[in-house]
Amino acid sequence: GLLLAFAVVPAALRPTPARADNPIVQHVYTADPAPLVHDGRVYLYTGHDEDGSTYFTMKDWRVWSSADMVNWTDHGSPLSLATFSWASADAWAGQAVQRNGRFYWYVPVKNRATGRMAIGVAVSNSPTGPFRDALGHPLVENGEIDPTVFIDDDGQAYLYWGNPNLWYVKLNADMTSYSGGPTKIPLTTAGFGTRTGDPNRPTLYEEGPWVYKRNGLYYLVFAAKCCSEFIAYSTAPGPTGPWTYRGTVMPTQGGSFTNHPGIVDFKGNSYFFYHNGALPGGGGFTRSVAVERFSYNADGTIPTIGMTNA
Ligand code: FUB
Repeated sequence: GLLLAFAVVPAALRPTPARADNPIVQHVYTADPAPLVHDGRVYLYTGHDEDGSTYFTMKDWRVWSSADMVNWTDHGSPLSLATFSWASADAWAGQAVQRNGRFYWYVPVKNRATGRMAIGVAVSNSPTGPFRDALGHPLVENGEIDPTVFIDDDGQAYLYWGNPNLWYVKLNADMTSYSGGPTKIPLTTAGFGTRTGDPNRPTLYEEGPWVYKRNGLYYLVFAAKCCSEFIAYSTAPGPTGPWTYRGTVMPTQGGSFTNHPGIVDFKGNSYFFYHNGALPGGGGFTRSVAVERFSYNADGTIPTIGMTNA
């Protein structure tokens, strides 16, 4: 018989608890997952690929949440290109973080005035929005993409982003301004692995950084080697390096030429979020987010993780 297991449906239409098979969201295409644990729930911030896209056609972002990693609630689209009066296109990969009871969502979008990619920041009092443009202009602009934000134990926040380079800047406590200039992280092969065949890109680093700290070790997980991306990672003794390449997290798989990492611990387990082209009609521009539970190795290294239902 025909059995459609929708992992996410509007609560009012849900007769029984839905079971979350991968992909997590099965009624729209989603990409670039960024999980945030807050107050007993995982909030999952994603991009949204328009149906039938033949290039990145992305106009808004979506929010989902779960208390059990099985049943997911659809919080709609509290952030879109229209939120940023200065943005013209490309609602690409962002991340939301919480500080002092406010939620800051960093996203790359195209600046209409310059035609270049820039990083905007939206703010809300709730993890599900509504979000408003915090600044009315880009937070930072250098034509590069994919912001991730990490707040260290001493309260210092860092914004990392970039493709083809990898940048960081120290955010001020207000989370919407910074001190000092953007700094390039040296893309050494010791730090980010060796890529062959592209003299302009000697290391595996491509895009999609995701930075966090665990047991005193700093992790920088990233999408490696376009354009059949895999997920790799590096570690460092501090938030600004020096980084050491540690290998593959998720091999190339799943019918999307991009992949994009997001990692959290939640209720005693570790979860790796990613995307692929696994839904009907899916592919590189019609992607879907998915998640795998995993356990760190005893030495803090990340095991190699495969996709389910891909
Ligand atoms: O979704 C658009 C772009 O594709 C993202 O910014 C990259 O990380 C890649 O997933």
